[in-house]
Amino acid sequence: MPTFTNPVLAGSYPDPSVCRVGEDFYLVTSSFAYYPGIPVFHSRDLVHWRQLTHVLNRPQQLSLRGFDTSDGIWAPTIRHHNGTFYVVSTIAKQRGGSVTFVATANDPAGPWSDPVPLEAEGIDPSLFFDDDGRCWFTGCRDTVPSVAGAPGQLWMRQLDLASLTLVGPTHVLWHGAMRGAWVEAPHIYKRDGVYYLIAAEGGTENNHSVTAARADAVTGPYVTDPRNPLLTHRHRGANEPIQNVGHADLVDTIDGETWALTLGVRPINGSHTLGREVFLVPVEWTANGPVFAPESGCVRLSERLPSIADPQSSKECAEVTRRVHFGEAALGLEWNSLRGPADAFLRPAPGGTGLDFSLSPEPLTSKQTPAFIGRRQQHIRFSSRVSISFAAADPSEEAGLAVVQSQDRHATLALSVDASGTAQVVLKAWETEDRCIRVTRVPVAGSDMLLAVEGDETGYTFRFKAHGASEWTHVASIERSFFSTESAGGFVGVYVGLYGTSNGQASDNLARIHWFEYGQTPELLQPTPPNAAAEPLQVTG
Ligand code: 6LW
Repeated sequence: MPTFTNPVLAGSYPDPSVCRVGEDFYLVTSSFAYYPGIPVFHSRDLVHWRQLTHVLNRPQQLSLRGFDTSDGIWAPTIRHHNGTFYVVSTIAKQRGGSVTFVATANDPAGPWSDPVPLEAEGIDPSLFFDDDGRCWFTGCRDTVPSVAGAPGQLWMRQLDLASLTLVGPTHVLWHGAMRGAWVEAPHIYKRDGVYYLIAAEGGTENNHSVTAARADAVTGPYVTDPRNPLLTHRHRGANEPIQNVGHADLVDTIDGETWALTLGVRPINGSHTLGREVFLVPVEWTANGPVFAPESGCVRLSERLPSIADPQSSKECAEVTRRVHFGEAALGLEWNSLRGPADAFLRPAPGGTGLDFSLSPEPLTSKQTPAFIGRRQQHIRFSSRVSISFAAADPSEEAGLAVVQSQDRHATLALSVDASGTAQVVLKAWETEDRCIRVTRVPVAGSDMLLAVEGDETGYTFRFKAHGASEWTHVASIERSFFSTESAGGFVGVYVGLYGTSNGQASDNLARIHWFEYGQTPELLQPTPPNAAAEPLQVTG
């Protein structure tokens, strides 16, 4: 039987939502404080996804300055109706809904409209288009008075498509199968005249699950499905490779199969660093409602291919290392900055390849837009390298590689200088925005360097070597769990990228980035433990 490998989207792409138009599927995910916001993907087989654009890719659409990395854009839903694509989503602040909006496009590849705010409290908005042409907006919000474990209420209003405003009365739909356990992510589907409300419950961690209720009228009353939860891994052991499964959206293929896209994580020894990823799960409709993963009852790393998929496409394709030389063309869609565009810090280097990277006074601990561009870590075993030329003029100046979980939790490997002006490679590990727990400095000769970070099941290893040198110098290894969601908190996975800062000082210095590469590494470039050329770790703060 031809199979595919889950996840179908690796790395931090939580809260997937999907719709189909003819033979084409479109998928969106959360993007938090990263910019551009809300990636839009296309697929013909539900397994292979290619990014088309972002919904929020113009600075006037969105500013997330001041936002925590895990606030910002949460849980979008994408739907298509009468030639128009709709995305509804919420800007979250301090881990709660602040502004919910709708954006529209005729072409999912954009341009998308400016976001239109809706009079909707809470988070996790969704749209359902009924057969009579009416559009129903659903969301979840705290119950009043608020209870522990909120949000606890799924609610609905009609969305007037001409004015893009919510109209008519509010209908309270459901409080979940496990009251008070974060009933979220509502989506409504209609099957044989019955309305099915699918939700997430238990919170996005170990107790996450998919639950359901049904009704004969769109506004309810909704009756709890006695089979709940319909999909979860909360009852599975610690060695289960996929955990925290929940937050699903369903889609029918053109030949009548139903599939769910759901989030899950792949922990190792109890912690995960890649964030919440997208998994594809078969669904069978019965008279009782949807049955998730009817053969196995769980989300599997290897699953049967959808019937629409080409059996030849089922082979797992390991991502080869990609070296980006930058140059004149715009950055690829995999690149993000934080809270707004980083264009002001970037310009093509003279000569057609390379990037001139200015230093920002804002460090990565800032909640503004630092001089940072990064891409998701999508593989446990990966290697990332940058070829950089940078002569720091002052110890406050640093530029190089960054491994970012949040403004609190990140590590950098950079070129800088000490107080006497001697060039050095400096590793810093930040535990919180005001606590740098590791600084390792290695004096170097010259300013042309390769900086590298390699990750595996154990940790992240940082190395460097001068251009043309044969040996890498080991700087430090940081245990993998340091960058994990379980340790750092939040809703995002790790990013790997480039940064430059003058740490609060004015600077017009530039770092030249010749190339950057990221790739999956089945084997490490060099075995650890490495040589001892680096100074011992200093602990500060
Ligand atoms: C999202 C909520 C959730 O809005 O996490 O997994 C929040 N569930 O539904 C942020 O991703």
